[in-house]
Amino acid sequence: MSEFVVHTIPGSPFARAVFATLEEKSAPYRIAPVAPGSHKSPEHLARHPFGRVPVLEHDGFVLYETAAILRYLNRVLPDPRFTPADARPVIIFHRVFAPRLAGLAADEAAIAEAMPKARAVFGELARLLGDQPYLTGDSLSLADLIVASHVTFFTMTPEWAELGAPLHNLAAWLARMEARSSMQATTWERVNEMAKAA
Ligand SMILES: N[C@@H](CCC(=O)N[C@@H](CS)C(=O)NCC(=O)O)C(=O)O
Repeated sequence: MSEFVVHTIPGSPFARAVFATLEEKSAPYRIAPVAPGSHKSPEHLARHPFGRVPVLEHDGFVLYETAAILRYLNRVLPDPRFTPADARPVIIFHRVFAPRLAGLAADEAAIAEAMPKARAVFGELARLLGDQPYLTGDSLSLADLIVASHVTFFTMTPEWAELGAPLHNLAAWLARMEARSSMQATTWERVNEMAKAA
């Protein structure tokens, strides 16, 4: 099996879903770090026309858009096979990424505006999960990998106390997901270490 290369800024939740999927599939991979701020450089734009991360490179084949990457991985690495889903980060951008990566103060107005939608999303995630161990049933799926990679960032925000913590099934699911070796191997800190060593 030839190596998978993930071009990304360390800390991207989209890239984490790719890393965690590669981990779950025990596939050989490495990070090709993209420096924060250089994702609109000609070099990166040649890989991704919208200047985003992640980008996957495999056997000379270059692919962008996380959902497409995950579906590709699911096809070329069929064992175990997962099925797809989706998620969205708004509050975590203002609460986590803007302060950490750009040194910006959190945009409280944007956060307040996003809260009604976030309450609806968390409520729906808890409803979809119900009393199942994983989002689509008894076994891990791409839905768990992509949603957990985003939801985990909310635990770093004060909004978690209102959005996630009271939803006991969702909080327990997140704890189960975070305990998985794929998630442990792909924390922001671990991906930063991979980036430094690359
Ligand atoms: N639809 C893209 C979204 C990826 C995305 O928005 N990544 C963020 C980093 S977490 C990014 O590259 N932001 C920079 C920008 O939008 O200019 C995907 O699924 O891969």
